[in-house]
Amino acid sequence: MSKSIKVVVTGAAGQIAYSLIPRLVDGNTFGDKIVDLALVEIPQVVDKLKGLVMELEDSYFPKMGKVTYTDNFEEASKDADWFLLVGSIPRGIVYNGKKIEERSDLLSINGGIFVQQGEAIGKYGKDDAKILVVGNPANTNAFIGKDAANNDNQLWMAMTMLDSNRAKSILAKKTNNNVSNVKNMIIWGNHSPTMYPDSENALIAEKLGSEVINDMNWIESEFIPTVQQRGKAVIDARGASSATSAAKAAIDTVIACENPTDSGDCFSAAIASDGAYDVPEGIICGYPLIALDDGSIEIKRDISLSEFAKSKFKISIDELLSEREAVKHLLK
Ligand code: NAX
Repeated sequence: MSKSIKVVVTGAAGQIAYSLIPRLVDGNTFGDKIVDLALVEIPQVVDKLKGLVMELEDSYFPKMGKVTYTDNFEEASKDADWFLLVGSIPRGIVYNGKKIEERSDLLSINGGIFVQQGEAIGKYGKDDAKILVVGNPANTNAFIGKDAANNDNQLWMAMTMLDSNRAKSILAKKTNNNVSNVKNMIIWGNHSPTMYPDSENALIAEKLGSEVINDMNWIESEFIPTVQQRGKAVIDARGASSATSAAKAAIDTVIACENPTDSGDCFSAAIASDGAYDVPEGIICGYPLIALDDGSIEIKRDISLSEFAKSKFKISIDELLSEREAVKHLLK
C-alpha cells in the first residue's frame, strides 16, 4: 500500500485554495502517496467547505485519501506532515470596526493568528513537518509562527516562489528563451515590494545573467520594479489578487522540497536566517535553497553578490528588521 501524507490548508474557502487544493491530490505533487487533507476556515465560512469537498469527491482523484474540514486548527494539526497557511486577513477589510489599511495593522492582526497556529503546529504537527506561509505579510507571519511553535525540527518557510516564477518569465522574454531555460532564480529578502530578484546570478540557457544581460538600466528601472510590483499589476488588471499563479507557486515549493534539487539549480523560499549572507539570525529571509537526497533543505551558500545586489538586499533586510520590531509583543 502507498504511504500516506497529511496536508493542512488554511484559507481553504479562499481563491488561492480553490486552485491549490485539487493539485495536492492529483498525483503530481506527492507522487504515489495517498494525500489526506485537513481544510481549515474561520467559523463564519467553514460550512462552505462542504461544497468544495463535494467537488473533490466528484473529481475522481485516485490519490485522494481522507478529507476533513473544520474551524478548529488544533484538531486539524494532529500528525500533519505539511501545513499550507494560506488564510489571513487581507488589507482593506473592516476588522473589529476598523478598516485595515496599514501594513502595521495587518502585521498585528495576522500576527495574533500565527501565534495560535504556530503553537498548535509545534505541539500537534509531526516533528519533521514543513510549513509554507502564503498569507501576507508572509515572512513575518512565518517568523511569529516559528517562534510560537518552538520546535526547531520543523521547517518554517514563507513563499517567494511566485516572485521567482514571475522573474523567470520576464528574463525568458527579455532573452528570447523558453522559461524552462531560466534557472537558479533567487529572490532575496522579504516577500514585499522591497524584495531583490537576482538577475545577475540567474542561469539563462546555462550562462550567468550578469554575462547575458548587459543592461543595468533595464535591470534597475524595469526588471526589478516589475517583479516587485507584479502583484499590484495583477490586481489592477484582474480586479482580484493573483490566485492561480499563487497556487501553482505553492505547489512548486512543495515539489521543490519533496525532490532533490538538480546540481547548479536552487529554489526560492524564505527561511530562518542562521547568519548566512550576513543576515541577522532568526528573521525569515528569502534565500536560494536546495533540497538534499535525505529530504533536508539547506541554504545554498556559494552565491556571490555584487555591491549593487548587496545594497538592494539590505533594503529588504532592514524592512524585515522593522517588521520584527513591530511584532515583538507577540514573541515568546
Ligand atoms: P481570500 O480572501 O480569497 O481567502 C483567504 C481565506 O482565508 C478566506 O476564506 C478567509 O476566511 C480565510 N482565513 C482568514 N483567516 C483565517 C484563519 N485564521 N484560519 C483559516 N482561514 C482563515 O485570499 P486569497 O486570494 O486566497 O489570498 C490568501 C493570502 O495569500 C492573502 O494574505 C494574500 O495576500 C496572500 N498572497 C500571498 C502571495 C505570496 O506570494 N506569498 C501571493 C498571492 C497572495 O496575494
